[in-house]
Amino acid sequence: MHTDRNTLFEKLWHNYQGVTPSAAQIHRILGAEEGHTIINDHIALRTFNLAPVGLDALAEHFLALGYREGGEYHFKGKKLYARHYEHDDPDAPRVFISELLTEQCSAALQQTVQKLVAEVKPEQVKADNFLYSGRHWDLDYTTYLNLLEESEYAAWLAAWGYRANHFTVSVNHLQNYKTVAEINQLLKDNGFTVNASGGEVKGSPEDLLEQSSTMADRVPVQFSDRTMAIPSCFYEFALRYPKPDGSLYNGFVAASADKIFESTHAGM
Ligand code: OOG
Ligand code: NI
Repeated sequence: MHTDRNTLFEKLWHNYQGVTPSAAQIHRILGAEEGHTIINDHIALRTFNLAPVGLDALAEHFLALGYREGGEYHFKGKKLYARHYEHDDPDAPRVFISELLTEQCSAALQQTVQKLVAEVKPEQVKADNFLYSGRHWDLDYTTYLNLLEESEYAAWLAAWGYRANHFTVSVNHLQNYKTVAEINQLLKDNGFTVNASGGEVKGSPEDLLEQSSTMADRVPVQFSDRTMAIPSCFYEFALRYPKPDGSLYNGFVAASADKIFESTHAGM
């Protein structure tokens, strides 16, 4: 059971850092400064709310590893619903899974997305490698741009498919950095762009969670008709505060998450 979980997160990390060179660099910088393993606070996954790839189908992989359902979150403007999953093992990263509420989108978007999802077989979703299996459908660049006009989330997911959208460093586990602001300074000193949407530090001690993130790297994607560089994945940093009972807050903060989603928006 334990080995399975570590293997899953290792494979997710390997796949993620392959398209997120900045995360690999920052991880190296932090690891060298800290001199110990970097602990992940959480990872995040994205999907469409259509069978066979809905949020629950992704969550199955984590429930099978002993995770349980945590809080749920609503993002009205972005037409997203999300849930988090947590584990008794304090070293197990939390998992944040969101899904696009496609029925709230335009008929054109629904038609496009239904065609993409129709390419995915239920057996593939159940397979051990699904969560880092990437795209299961053909996508041309014009279709990507059309999705992008209506929903950046839909366009990102159509282009990248199934993979960790980000990993998140647990600032609580760092020794040389005590605040998210200090991490942001390190990022900027090393030439990385911090997501400034809603402020560079999202959340407050009162929210029991402070977060920041890089802006996603831009890396080439092979569309069916051409190769274009588009935003891939980003790296996040989270500092959790204790609840009145002394245990660390395990949830997420919808107002902050709403801005973190924007880390995959095109910078220019
Ligand atoms: C998830 C954004 C929310 C957080 O930590 O609040 C999030 C995403 O971009 O898919 O990860
Ligand atoms: Ni996150």
